[in-house]
Amino acid sequence: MVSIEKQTVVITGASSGIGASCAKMFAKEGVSLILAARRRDKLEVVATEIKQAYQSKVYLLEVDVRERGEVEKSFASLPESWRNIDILVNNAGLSRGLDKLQEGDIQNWEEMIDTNVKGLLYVTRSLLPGMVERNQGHIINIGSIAGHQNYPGGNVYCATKAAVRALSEGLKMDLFGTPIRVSSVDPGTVETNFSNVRFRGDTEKAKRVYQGMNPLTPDDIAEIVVFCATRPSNVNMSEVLVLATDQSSATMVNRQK
Ligand code: NDP
Ligand code: 8X3
Repeated sequence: MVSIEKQTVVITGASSGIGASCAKMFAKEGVSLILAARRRDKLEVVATEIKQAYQSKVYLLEVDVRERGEVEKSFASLPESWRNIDILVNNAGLSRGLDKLQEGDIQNWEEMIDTNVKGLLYVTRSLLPGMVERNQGHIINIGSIAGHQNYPGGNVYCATKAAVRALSEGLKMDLFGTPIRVSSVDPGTVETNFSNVRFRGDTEKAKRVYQGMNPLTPDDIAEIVVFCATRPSNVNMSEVLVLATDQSSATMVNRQK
């Protein structure tokens, strides 16, 4: 394990779930953290916990990754001492609905594409030139099993995660010959607020996603993200597909009745 102490790490979607767990796990490694999301109050809760436990330096960015101008301005106006980003975790993302495409809500499609694909691109475009200039950096994209396998009703969400996978591959080619690494961490079912967001607060429906199975936890994923970030410089964890033991594919989940 290589030390990343004192490095600066940006995590998008750090107000909840996998992103919030990543923030805590990275804080343990002694990094400075830039935590980004739309809900400042939730970011503040994560930041307070981290500062108390690890005395970490934390900078909060209230930003909607779908808004290109907002993303550019947020990163361009970082104080000088926060500008040299070493690690970017592109985690902000969401699903909306689980409808057949022929019945799909187009607004849901826009939201998923704008967040999961365009948002990731805007953030990466803002931070990658600095990494290239400094000849140092690591981008870790949170993909999904949904980028490898479709499932009924997953249509547009799966397409966005397939796009994330393609972007990780493409980025590795564009960075060929540089020491900058690109990793894709692609989880299966993780119990977070994800399903609540997908089903717009229908908690009963959301609970059923995890019922009778033992899902992954956000900490399971955060540990893997930090593992990727702490490999020696000759090692790039290119793609990690991580599933709950109870999950064999996007559609095969072992549930106890
Ligand atoms: P959560 O709903 O718990 O967290 C999603 C995070 O994304 C929140 O912090 C949210 O913050 C942020 N976010 C959403 N939209 C935006 C936006 N427009 N601008 C900025 N931040 C935004 O879900 P997860 O932790 O599960 O999801 C994290 C990532 O993991 C997503 O990319 C998801 O697709 C992926 N994933 C999840 C799996 C699962 O089973 N849970 C499995 C595989 C991948 P805020 O609302 O404050 O803006
Ligand atoms: C989240 C996991 O299977 O609900 O990406 O798409 S899944």
